[in-house]
Amino acid sequence: MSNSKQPPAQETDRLFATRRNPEEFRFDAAVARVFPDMIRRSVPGYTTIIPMLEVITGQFVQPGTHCYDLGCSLGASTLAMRHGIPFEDCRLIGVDNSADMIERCHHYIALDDHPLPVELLCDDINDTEIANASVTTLNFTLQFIATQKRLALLRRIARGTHKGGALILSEKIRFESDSEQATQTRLHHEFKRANGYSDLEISQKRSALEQVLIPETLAEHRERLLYAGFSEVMTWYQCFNFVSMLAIK
Ligand code: GEK
Repeated sequence: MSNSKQPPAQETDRLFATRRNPEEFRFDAAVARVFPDMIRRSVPGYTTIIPMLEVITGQFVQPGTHCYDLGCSLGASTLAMRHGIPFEDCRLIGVDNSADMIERCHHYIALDDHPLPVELLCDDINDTEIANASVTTLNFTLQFIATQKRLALLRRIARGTHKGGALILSEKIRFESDSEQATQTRLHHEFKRANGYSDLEISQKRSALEQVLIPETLAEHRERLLYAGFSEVMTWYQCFNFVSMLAIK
């Protein structure tokens, strides 16, 4: 590992700029290198959602509990949560199953000067133990979990969360109406174009994600969160086909 006080070199995302053979999207070293640029230019609302994770965490965190960031990538969501936790006796745990992400994440955590320690685990979130939790974040991660495994994961989070605790769930969604689906998708693609992505980049990335990022409707998310054991579910943010929900135990 290189000097942790040096920021990791960041690159502009050009991964899909030249014609390439169709293959599934993977969170590998090449993606980790461009990730901050990629997610900011690809996910409408990401730069608004991140600072709000601090605000929401601050409202639901309970002393002496655990906070989890599941699918933490380079730690943007983890660091926002960290700054929202005012209690020294809390534990903050970031989990990602991409070793390339976790390796770089350590550097970003080290550059931040907040005193609360951050524990990073390279693990499949389907296997991570969730216990004594007050706030858990799934910031654009559940969409990458096989649909048949999503309920079990949400159940484990709900079971491991204290009453009054919360899950923040951000997702790309799909719409029941074909016409709304088409309009919101067009608006998302226009957002990407406005951020400098070409038509080739947009269409190649779309094909690469097709089998790995499975969006569901807001109604499907709501019903499953309630069924999993949360007592209240609300949408606190939406920009085009990207939403963030708050599920309270
Ligand atoms: C942020 N939250 O910057 N177990 C663990 N990690 C997983 C799994 C799994 N089964 N599946 C996918 N991941 C971050 C952004 S990115 C969102 C989260 C995006 C991880 C994967 O390796 C990746 O780092 C992360 O989930 C999703 O706020 O790229 O759109």
